[in-house]
Amino acid sequence: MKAAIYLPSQDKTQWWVDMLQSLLPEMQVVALNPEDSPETVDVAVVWRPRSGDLARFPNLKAIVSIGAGIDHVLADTALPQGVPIIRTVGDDLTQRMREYVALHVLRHHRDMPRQLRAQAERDWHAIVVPVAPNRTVGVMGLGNLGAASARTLAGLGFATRGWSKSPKTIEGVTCFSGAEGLSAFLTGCDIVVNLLPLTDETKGILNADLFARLPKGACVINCARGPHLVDADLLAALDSGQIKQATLDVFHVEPLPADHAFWTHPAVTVTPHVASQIDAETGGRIIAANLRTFAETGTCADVADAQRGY
Ligand code: NDP
Ligand code: OXD
Repeated sequence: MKAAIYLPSQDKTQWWVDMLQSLLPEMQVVALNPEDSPETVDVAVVWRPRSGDLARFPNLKAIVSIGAGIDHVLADTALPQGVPIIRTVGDDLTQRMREYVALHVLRHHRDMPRQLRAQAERDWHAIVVPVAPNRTVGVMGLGNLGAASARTLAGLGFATRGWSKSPKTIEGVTCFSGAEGLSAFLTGCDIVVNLLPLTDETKGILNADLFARLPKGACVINCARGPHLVDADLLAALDSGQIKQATLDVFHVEPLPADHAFWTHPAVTVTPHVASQIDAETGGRIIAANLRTFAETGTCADVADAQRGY
């Protein structure tokens, strides 16, 4: 089997090629080059492929997303149809997301931004916050990452809610589902964490209407995809005080353009898409195991459902 890798950042490609080749000596791993005997490539391993690139490989048996989300693959307007898309998920990646979510929820819960402002003014200002059971945190999306993050928050003592498409039961988490469950989920949520996949249904879901259904002064954490958020609606909600603080890891355009208002907004924390970053070592191990299973059986557990979009 021949696997070809494409990453937008060219300088990392060879690193990934070497890593995967060392883990898969029985396969041939190369940098994706549409000019180079396209009919010999069996699998494309990609992050944000350019539209049209994948269509040039007539014998593709699988596309591997170097990431949990497959939206960046489905965005290819010329995507070959019917080719299985394998996503990259695993314990280390889930652990990283749990850490990120816990860090930023606790930061908002204990009002660290205000505490740091007080420190800058040498102000010995003791901020009184409720205990975690009196703080309601809602996680949107209860898949691999959302369910693990909700369990982590429940373990910290937060009154934890979750929202998904189909009904779920998670110990310690009050679960809501479907469009009809969204209002009840949002009402009373002090902190909302977005871990939904980006689909036609979820695009723009973090908007003025959703913010208005939260209690005044709620906090928002978006660690899923930039287009979930209507940037202008968040800026307006921050200015009006409806939303007190936001932590944003993902953006419409990445890297976030230097002139974007989020960079300097006093109530926004920007992180550079690192909530659960895939490095070549962790990602390589997961992808190699998936490719080996796929080569042996023609499928693997992490094949996504391209029709539903995640
Ligand atoms: P999964 O596919 O495992 O789970 C998705 C969850 O979202 C499911 O619970 C699903 O419900 C729910 N969902 C989907 N559509 C809707 C909808 N219309 N209404 C309500 N709920 C919905 O995803 P993961 O947990 O693996 O990842 C989530 C996203 O996180 C990824 O798609 C990616 O965009 C982002 N991500 C970000 C990273 C970062 O570093 N910032 C790293 C990794 C991922 P149901 O269970 O009923 O199907
Ligand atoms: C992912 C990501 O989808 O890193 O895994 O965003």
